[in-house]
Amino acid sequence: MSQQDPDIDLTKASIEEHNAEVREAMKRLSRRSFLWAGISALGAYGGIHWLASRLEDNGTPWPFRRALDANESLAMDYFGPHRLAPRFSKSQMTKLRENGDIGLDGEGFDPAEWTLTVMNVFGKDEPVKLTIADIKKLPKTTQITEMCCIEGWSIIVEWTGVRFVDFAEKYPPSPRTGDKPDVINKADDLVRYVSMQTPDNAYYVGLDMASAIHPDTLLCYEMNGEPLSLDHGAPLRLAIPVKYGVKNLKRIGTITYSDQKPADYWAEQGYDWYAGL
Ligand SMILES: Nc1nc2c(c(=O)[nH]1)N[C@H]1C(S)=C(S)[C@@H](COP(=O)(O)O)O[C@H]1N2
Ligand SMILES: [Mo]
Repeated sequence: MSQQDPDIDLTKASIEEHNAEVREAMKRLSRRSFLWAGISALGAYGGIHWLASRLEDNGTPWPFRRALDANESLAMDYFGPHRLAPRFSKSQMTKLRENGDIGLDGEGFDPAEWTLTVMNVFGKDEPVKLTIADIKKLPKTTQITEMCCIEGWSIIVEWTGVRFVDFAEKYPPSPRTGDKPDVINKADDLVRYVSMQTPDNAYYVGLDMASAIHPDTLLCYEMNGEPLSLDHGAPLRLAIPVKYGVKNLKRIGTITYSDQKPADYWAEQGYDWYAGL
């Protein structure tokens, strides 16, 4: 079911254009102070509210739904990875809320000793090991987006970190054809998936490559201007506003590029693997 959108345009020019759009929108936002809908095609009432109401229209039990194909195809159609997530103003930021602590067992975890393991980096025979200092050397990005939990609540957070696409340019996945990956200009040719796991492997998410390298997807080390706390996934977590909260993995231990659809903790419990908004 979860295929890459064939129409996705992730060339450098299109990403620059996205960014210019976001900057423009942020300016408008601070002037007029209302929600900018990157999904304006849907009208004024977007995001999770729209999706939730659609699901109710369909008579699908919410939030513990089992018939998920409707959601998956809706998500693919309307919230596919070629669309930017809605942006919010600082005044719309909410208090943080903690949810989900699978893989965050304090036992034996020392954030000062943490390293990130990246598997199947193009051209490397061995896993790449990175420190938080290595991550912080990459271009820093801040954005205010909504994280929507499948339980039916959401928070609006200012996230700071590095765009996954910038990370992937530096530590690239393999191409499917040809002999060199080109993350920006030939995204369609990359292996199809990325998986992320906590250091103890207790929580794990699978992502389609298009969503992983979507310009809104960040590897984060700050929330609301503060360093990540352990409960929120210090020292590094995922913020992926094109997906439900479940995919926003806290305490990333391993990132693996792969051409095989990765295992996913909540997909194994009956939620849709794609979990797109
Ligand atoms: N390691 C880990 N990451 C996780 C979870 C979890 O249980 N373990 N829960 C997910 C869910 S369901 C949500 S809604 C968000 C909540 O993130 P927060 O605690 O920062 O609000 O984290 C996601 N990431
Ligand atoms: Mo969640």
